[in-house]
Amino acid sequence: MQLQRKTHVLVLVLALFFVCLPCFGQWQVAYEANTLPDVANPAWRAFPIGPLAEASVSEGILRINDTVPERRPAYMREIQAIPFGTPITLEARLRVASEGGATADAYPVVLAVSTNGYGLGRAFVSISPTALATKYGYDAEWQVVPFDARAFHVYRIALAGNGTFSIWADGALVFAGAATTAHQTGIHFGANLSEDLVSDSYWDYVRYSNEYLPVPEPSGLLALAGGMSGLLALSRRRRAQVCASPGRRLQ
Ligand SMILES: [Ca+2]
Repeated sequence: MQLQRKTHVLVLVLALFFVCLPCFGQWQVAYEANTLPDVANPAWRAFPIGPLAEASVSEGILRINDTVPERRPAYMREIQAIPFGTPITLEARLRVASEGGATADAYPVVLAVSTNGYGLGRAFVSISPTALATKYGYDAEWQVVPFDARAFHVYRIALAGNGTFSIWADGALVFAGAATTAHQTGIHFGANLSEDLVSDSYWDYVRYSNEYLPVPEPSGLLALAGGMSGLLALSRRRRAQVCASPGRRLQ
């Protein structure tokens, strides 16, 4: 009886371990919007430098209410710090409630990764309330997908070491192709720095990893076939259900 109880405890501890491990291990940096990004640990650099009048935090949601076309409030990390050819995955849960000042092909909010230099090392998704957009390679043309971004969605950008990237919205593939020309920043979220627009956006979290983490992740069957590494992948998938669905009140 005593042995059975110990076995139950051991199984419970192991189960908790596998469910919770990826909560700590998958992302190198996880901003959870419990404070402003520039005072979070680790801290993000505000752009323009200094506290952003446009930013506020309430109940675990960061709001960036950009009301001045000429200002482009955003947050950055890893500025010029990601070597060219480095894989990186960036994920955020957000919604874009409104935009203004838009001309054709203008997207006020962006989520972006850029490796060092001016090669093809940038992957980004630009977001308006009704569309997602990106660019491939040296192509100046926007790739645009109609999308209701006014509701909260999870966006993931995975940039591979070979300079190709994929972008998913709620686990569905939206874009895949060659990375475009890199800019000076590393990880960047908030206002689109090349557009004089206004917008009102709400951010639940922003996380990134120096691994290439595509979705969907391995199925349960594949995980069983894959032994321990598969189990870790499965627990990571469970983590997405356990940890990435905070069930917070929508703004
Ligand atoms: Ca602006």
